[in-house]
Amino acid sequence: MFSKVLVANRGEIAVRVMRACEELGVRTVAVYSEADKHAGHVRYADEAYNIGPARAADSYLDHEAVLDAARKADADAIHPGYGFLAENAEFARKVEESSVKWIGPSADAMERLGEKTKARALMQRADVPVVPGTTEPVESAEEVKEIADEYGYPVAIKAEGGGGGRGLKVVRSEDEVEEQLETAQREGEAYFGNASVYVEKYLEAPRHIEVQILADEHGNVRHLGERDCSLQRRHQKVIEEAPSPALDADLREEIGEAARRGVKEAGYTNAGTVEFLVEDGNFYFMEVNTRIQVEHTVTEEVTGLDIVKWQLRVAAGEELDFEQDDVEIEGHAMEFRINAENAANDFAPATGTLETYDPAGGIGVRIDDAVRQGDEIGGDYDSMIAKLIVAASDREECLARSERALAEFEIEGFHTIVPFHRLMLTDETFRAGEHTTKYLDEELDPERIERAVEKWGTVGTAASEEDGEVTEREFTVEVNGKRFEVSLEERGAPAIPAAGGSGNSQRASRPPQATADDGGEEVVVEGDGETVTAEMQGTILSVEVDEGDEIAAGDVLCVLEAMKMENDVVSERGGTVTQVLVSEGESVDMGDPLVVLE
Ligand code: MV4
Repeated sequence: MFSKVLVANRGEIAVRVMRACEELGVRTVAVYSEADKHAGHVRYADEAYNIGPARAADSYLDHEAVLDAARKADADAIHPGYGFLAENAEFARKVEESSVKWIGPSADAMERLGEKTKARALMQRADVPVVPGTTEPVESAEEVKEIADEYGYPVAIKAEGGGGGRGLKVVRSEDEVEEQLETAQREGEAYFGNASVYVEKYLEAPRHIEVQILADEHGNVRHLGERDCSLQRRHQKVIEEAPSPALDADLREEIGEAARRGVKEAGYTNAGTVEFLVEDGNFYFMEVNTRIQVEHTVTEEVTGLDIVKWQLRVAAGEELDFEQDDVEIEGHAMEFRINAENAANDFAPATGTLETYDPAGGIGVRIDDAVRQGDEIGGDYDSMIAKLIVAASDREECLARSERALAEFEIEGFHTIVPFHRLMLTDETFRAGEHTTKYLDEELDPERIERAVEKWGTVGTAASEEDGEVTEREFTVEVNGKRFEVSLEERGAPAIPAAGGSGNSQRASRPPQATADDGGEEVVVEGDGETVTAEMQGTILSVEVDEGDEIAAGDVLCVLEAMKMENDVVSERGGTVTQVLVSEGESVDMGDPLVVLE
């Protein structure tokens, strides 16, 4: 096994990878951009290197900076996470040619699967069904029309380098061919630097089913069952689950075995995902994702396997220690991406301070995140701040547990898509598992999303909404002769002017009386017009002001030790210090003047 791994990524996936390292006794190295100085993955790692000049998002893409950090740290392997460098064959090759091991498929395997027509031809050789269409690029409108005549309209024109819906054009009739062909070529060139396109029969309402693969360097390939990622919005997955509610046992077995054959043919190693479209009981290969994916978690939950740990072991040359028959799918799992977005405003990204962050917990709940309360969510990177993964014994229980967990999840400070998830859990089509890839974009009524955000959305914090902090007071009461100690909380109330009373500090609404705080933190002394006096007998530990100082309301004047507690003596008002009447070490009595203000 490696002794030190550099994780070339940020956010929850970087922490996810480091957690696997930790369990394997491997030391971890983070890299970070200027914008991420205090980010969760930096806090988690054993050591961290700043690779980040001005443009934050670009830092993580800087091949040389990442390799330099690996050399400086003396790391023996690099894990790319997902996004950024994960599917970059050129970077993988640079790592392979260095003294550092690449934790992922070989650059060659990535290239064999990266170009869509090559991948389609490879899958056909492995007897994996592909969508009817071409395995050679097409150049002219005439070719497109010939193919469309053979399979019937609609057909899809797809860019060779395509993915995520970019460079995908649907042609519904012959007169659209020229225009859509040109658009697909233009988009392919613009997005992927490759104007080459090919043609497929277009499926109207397929489901998106993907199979998780693990392959070692000794020829063993296992599939870990499928995930259903049909619930997508503009090609962005929002909820994923395993197993798929749309497959029966036979189709599940067939699709899993097809995925195995496909990656075996490609000489693929490490973790990967084979994506399929499924319609009317048929499945068709779409593409291979040559990385760990966001939604790998649901597969981990239903198989009990740690996929990231296996990525590390396989890259270190270890052999998979289980047979295909040992892989059992148990129960059901769903993943909810917790994105900082306002679902009611076209899922616009939201930014702000994470004022409250209190994730769900309890049985069957897993949270993968890299944030904590108080963090700034800046909008420099993608909007996913956490993932909630829920596991249960079956889909029904998983739905109920997910409703419970999403209701528990408290996030304040900006919009998240939690209200959208809660809506989905009440949605008949989703609950029935009947949604296709078109459901969110074409069928769900947007007004229902607006109502869900009104109902379940929380943006501000309790404090800002309710104007005032909590004052807690303790009383001894007797009820029918029985003694009770009670503690009462009041929101926005003035603190109590009695020594020994309990209360949170409350400068903003403090009355002009002297106030003691048994929290041991501060004693606020009345200005009494000009003179600040000691609230209680004690010793001056330090004097924080000098004569002539300009001070503001709330500034600490001196620290008074009384009853074994250090109490800040805070000024009630601003002004100029005209006299300091005490010095460090001096004993004072209650009522003694401390400082005079003007
Ligand atoms: C398709 C298709 C229907 N028929 N190909 C969209 C992303 C790209 N990687 C492949 N995509 C599709 N290819 C044929 N021949 C429908 C889609 C598609 C889709 C696929 C998966 C998940 C969501 C989707 C949303 C719209 C379209």
